[in-house]
Amino acid sequence: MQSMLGHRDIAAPSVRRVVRDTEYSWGGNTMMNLYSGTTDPFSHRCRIVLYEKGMDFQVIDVDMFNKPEDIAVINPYNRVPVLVDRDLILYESNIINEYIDERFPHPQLMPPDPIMRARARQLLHTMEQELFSHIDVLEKNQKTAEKSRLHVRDRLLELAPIFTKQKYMLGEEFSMLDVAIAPLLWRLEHYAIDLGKSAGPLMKYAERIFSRQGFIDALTPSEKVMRR
Ligand SMILES: N[C@@H](CCC(=O)N[C@@H](CS)C(=O)NCC(=O)O)C(=O)O
Repeated sequence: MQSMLGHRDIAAPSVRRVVRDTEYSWGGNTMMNLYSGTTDPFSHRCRIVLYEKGMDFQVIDVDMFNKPEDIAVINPYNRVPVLVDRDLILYESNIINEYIDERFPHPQLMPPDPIMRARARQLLHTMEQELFSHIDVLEKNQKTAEKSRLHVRDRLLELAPIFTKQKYMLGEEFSMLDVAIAPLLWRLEHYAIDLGKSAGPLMKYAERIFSRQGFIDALTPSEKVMRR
């Protein structure tokens, strides 16, 4: 199948740093800084894009169980992820990811064509509504968690047959859609979502994403132990 996403050119990174015992310095340097929850699926998305791009950046680990008050200073919604790039402060994982994708175009993760790009954005929106709107309930294992598990399971099973025909969500090339769904696929066991045998093609697709170097590098130690 013809590539929709164009040429990919993976440059070797020179600087990548993860700040763990955090000394927070808001935008104090010229590198992109991502304030990222060590177990947060939304932050996970942004880490994947940063590592796929292979440029210089700094990931600042935020402990979700002991969140510093300063996050509220840079994000009025007091959530991670937050990206600080000199004077620019961004929140919302998909907005951050589109910015990184435009700032560092190789490999391009959003389709180059405006119609395909609009479709991709529409699909990203649907993914938020149908899948990621349940993350909070699943993370906190709230009373309605079982209902959320079943809803997410059913939506994912609807997707499964696509992957008998294509490698990735938009066709043959890895894209922003794959980035967006990957943290959920990684956490299925962690959230006690059992897809059963009919999810074979979907799980093969998931393994294809999990074996990418960018995906592996983006995992935090806490995420590595989420899957056996
Ligand atoms: N729609 C947002 C969701 C971000 C979000 O919900 N982050 C959660 C972590 S899962 C958070 O920081 N919650 C605040 C808290 O737990 O104190 C995005 O895509 O970035």
